[in-house]
Amino acid sequence: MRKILVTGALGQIGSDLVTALRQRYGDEHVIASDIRMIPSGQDSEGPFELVDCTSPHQLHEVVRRHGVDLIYHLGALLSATAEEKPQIAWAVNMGGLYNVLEVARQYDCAVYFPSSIGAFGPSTPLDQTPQDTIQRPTTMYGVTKVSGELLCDYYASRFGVDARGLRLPGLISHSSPPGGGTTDYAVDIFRQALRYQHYTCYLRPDSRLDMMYMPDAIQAMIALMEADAASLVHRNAFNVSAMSITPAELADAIAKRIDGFQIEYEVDPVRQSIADSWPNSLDVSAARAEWGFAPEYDLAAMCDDMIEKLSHEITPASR
Ligand code: AKB
Repeated sequence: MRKILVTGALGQIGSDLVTALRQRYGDEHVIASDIRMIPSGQDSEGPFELVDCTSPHQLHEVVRRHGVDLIYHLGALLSATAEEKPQIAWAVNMGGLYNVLEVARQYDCAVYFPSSIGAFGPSTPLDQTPQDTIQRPTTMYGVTKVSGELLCDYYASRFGVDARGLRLPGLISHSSPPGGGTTDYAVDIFRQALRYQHYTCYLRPDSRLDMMYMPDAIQAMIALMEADAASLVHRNAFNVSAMSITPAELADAIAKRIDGFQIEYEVDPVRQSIADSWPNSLDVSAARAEWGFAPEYDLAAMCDDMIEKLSHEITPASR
């Protein structure tokens, strides 16, 4: 049975991934870790460790002590925060990944690395962006994602580290909020719609981007790491997406489900220019062919489930 370490486990992806991995492999086989402690009042079902990925010593210690053989490395800054703090983004995103790959090399661990649609740039073909194409991102986040893809490939070919990964689109989740991303609007909009029947969006109505519902993303991360290595031609940085949508299209879908919902737009130039530099839609055929990527949720199914789940915790504000 695998022994799995998840870094950045308290983040948007980490909290759902740890739950899914524990259901699959058992609580004691999944070590959640983060740079901060679990908030008081919240319990961990299995082991939790305080780990700063920029500290090689802390990573070595946890991997050795628990006999880890697979690391899902999620600790990183997202695009908008990375653009605000580019020096810290380089140190955390690249320094953290380098330390994880080094410890993986020494302790023979497999590694999952989340790349992103941010690994593409304005000179990349915008529609049905191919798996193998031009990658000249213009953001620090994108620079760390392309460099991360290359570093994973290097560790795989030079040292035999089984480093795999996905180029994730914006992820939509009801269980934990994102923080510091360009695609965060697609989560915030649901919470604001249920509470206030109103949302002010920081992207233009026509900003088309790839998105995926969190259950599909979690399923994809686990399926990729369980896939037979012999069937993987690319192994790393697979394009994945389940829908290509604009804020206006998402707002229409929500308005059909929440009476009186209205959206307005106050564009944030920084996040808009990041979004403008990313593709409209990805070609996911390599992921489908090589390890059976098959997301279940389209826009309608995702909206139905988000609203159903969030309506248990969010009640409309009294007017
Ligand atoms: C972000 O907006 O930074 C992330 C991403 C698409 O990588 N959600």
